[in-house]
Amino acid sequence: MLKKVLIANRGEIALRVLRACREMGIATVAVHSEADRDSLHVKLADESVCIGPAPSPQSYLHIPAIIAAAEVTGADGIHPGYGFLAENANFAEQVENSGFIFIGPKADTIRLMGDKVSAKHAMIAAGVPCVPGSDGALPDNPDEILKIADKVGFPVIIKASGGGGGRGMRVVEKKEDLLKAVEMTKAEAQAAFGNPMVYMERFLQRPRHIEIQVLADEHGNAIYLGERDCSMQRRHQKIIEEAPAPFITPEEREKIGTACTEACKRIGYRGAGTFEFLYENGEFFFIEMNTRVQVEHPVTELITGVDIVQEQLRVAAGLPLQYTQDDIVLEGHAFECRINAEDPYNFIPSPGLIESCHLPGGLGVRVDSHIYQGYKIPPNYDSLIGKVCTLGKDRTQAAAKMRVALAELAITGIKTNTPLHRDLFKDAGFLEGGMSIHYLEHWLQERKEKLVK
Ligand code: MV4
Repeated sequence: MLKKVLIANRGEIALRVLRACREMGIATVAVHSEADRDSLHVKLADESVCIGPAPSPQSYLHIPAIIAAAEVTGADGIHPGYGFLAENANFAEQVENSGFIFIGPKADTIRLMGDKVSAKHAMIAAGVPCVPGSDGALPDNPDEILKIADKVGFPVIIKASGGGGGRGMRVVEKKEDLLKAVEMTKAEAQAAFGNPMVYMERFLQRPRHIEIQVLADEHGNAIYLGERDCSMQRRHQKIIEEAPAPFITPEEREKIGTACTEACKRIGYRGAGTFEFLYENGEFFFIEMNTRVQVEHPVTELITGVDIVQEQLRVAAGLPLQYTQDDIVLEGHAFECRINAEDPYNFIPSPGLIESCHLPGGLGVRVDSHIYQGYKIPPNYDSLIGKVCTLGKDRTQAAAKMRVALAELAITGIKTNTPLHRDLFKDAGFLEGGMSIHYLEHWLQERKEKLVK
């Protein structure tokens, strides 16, 4: 087993990794910026190292400082969490070249999935269903581009191979606009990612966002832990996630889950991963793969009982997974509300001093948060300050538990999006389940219009 793990992250995920390590008897090293001296992950870790000033390029993204911190503390593994360096293949490579274990997939796998054209190629080869579109990158020849679009059918979406997560894409409704849109997306992709490569897909108009959680080890084993529905989002920021996804049948789940685990075996995947799909009219279409632990992993943990971070640590140490597919039984229904330090309706960040804070609890309630009374949220990072999750025997009970938990949650001194969550858990449309990725944005728009009247 690993003996000492350096956690190359901050906030709630640093605590999440720390707790997993501690349960397994692994010592922990926190790294932090000058702005995070008073953070809970620093207070709770066995050791801590300041790696630089507040701006993340000089601290949480500064690879030499993180590797130096691992060297001086004698850590043997580095857990990247999510965000920051978690999907940076060069970081994974440098970690391993410096003699440490990177708690994640091989650098080559991160690179393969980071490039969306190569990721899609790998998935098509592995038999994972993908959105119909161009066979790889678009050619330069305008006539060929037009021909591909005619075959795919309008509307189409042009996506940058170096993009992902909603960056570098453009929808094209009609033929006349296509070539201009391709040129613009290419220019933007070159500027943003240093890679002008773009590809084309049929644009799905009202899909749901459903993702499959997988775990794989270095002994050829791979399992899926069911799916999550992450359709409740605004501007590519998820705000509520749930597992399982409403109205997905056991047969659908097994079919898509098996396709994902077969793909894992084929590409030699290692650790925790997520296959992102768009789901429309009963069909799954792969869009991207995340090669890290995700913010929303707790809903999967709640319905499966599997500690995803502990499995990451086991796999990184070269051990086999503790579970086979037959061990994985989905039980109940889970929700996660992301609590952000921001205005609930205009989404302007609201950092500052937490004057008081009461976090909910009780049977079936899980709170992952690094905040405490007297903690000052720095303005330099993401606005996520915690996650409130509930597990019920079914979706209705999980929602009832969430209403109670949200009613109890009381944070003063800063604004949070808790009022938005309270409204949504009273919304009939959301409570029915199965909303598309556009539901929340339409709901917010309607709310605004009602306020004007
Ligand atoms: C799409 C799509 C419709 N059709 N691809 C946005 C994020 C990136 N991961 C892929 N995205 C989309 N790709 C096709 N062919 C619609 C989106 C999309 C979206 C996807 C998931 C979650 C939220 C979204 C919000 C807007 C657009």
